[in-house]
Amino acid sequence: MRLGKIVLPSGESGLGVLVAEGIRVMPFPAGCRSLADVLYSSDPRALVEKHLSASRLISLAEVDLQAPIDHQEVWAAGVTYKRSQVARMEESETGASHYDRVYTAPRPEIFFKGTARRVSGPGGPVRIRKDTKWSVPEPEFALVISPQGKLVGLTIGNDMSARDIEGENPLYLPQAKVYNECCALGPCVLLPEGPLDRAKTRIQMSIRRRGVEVFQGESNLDQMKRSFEELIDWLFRDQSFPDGAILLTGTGIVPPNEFTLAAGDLVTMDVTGIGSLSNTVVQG
Ligand code: DO4
Ligand code: MG
Repeated sequence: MRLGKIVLPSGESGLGVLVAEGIRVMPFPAGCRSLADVLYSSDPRALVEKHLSASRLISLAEVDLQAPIDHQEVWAAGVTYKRSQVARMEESETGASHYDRVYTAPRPEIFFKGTARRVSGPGGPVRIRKDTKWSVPEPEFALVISPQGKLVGLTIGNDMSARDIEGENPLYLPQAKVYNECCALGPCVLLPEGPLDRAKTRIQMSIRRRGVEVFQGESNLDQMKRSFEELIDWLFRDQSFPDGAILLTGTGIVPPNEFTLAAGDLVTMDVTGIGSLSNTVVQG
């Protein structure tokens, strides 16, 4: 089941269930005031199914899908794929050995990525900082995690990154990663029915400039060195999340070093079973 956060004609947020024919829209079930309340309930699927008969089926084009986030903090793991380790070592003269070591160390790299205010939804903007000359999007599996540390769903995350700022000095990582519209999430939250088939769960990214594709890449979950459970365990060590958390799990797709995003680019990320997240790049 795929759940979206939508705006109802009344202007309030509501729930959408994405189906083959479109999207079933409804107010939040009684007792829930947000998508997070639904996701953190004891059985989200049963709760939504109980209310499906009262929903209205409309086309996806008619609905304003929002980023599937409420009050959660967004965190991110890094260097969880070989491709990211290699790219980071190339971009950083001084920090190369840090990336090398973190790829194999028991403790993963985990960093704060933002708050809901910094996150765009489907169709929204993602930003290039004014003080960077080398920026890329990073397509990542994003975990929706309950306050109890339970993985309740999956979405797509774009971890926008200023590679020159990070490469100049690893201590600049928070500035390379956290700024206005530095992240996009969506289009929905997949409630997994069981463990994902890692080899068959594909993530793809396409970047179009003035209608022409300038980058295309793909990876799959099998190429990730760490498990979701391991990353959640590290994130929750001596750290509580009363509103739950969203954890991006690292990128396995990095455009070639000569590539940088430009304002107006359209970045599209597709993940098996979840859908497609498209955002337009802005700067200034
Ligand atoms: O240390 C750099 C960040 C790594 C990252 O964001 C990734 O691998 O996805
Ligand atoms: Mg990343």
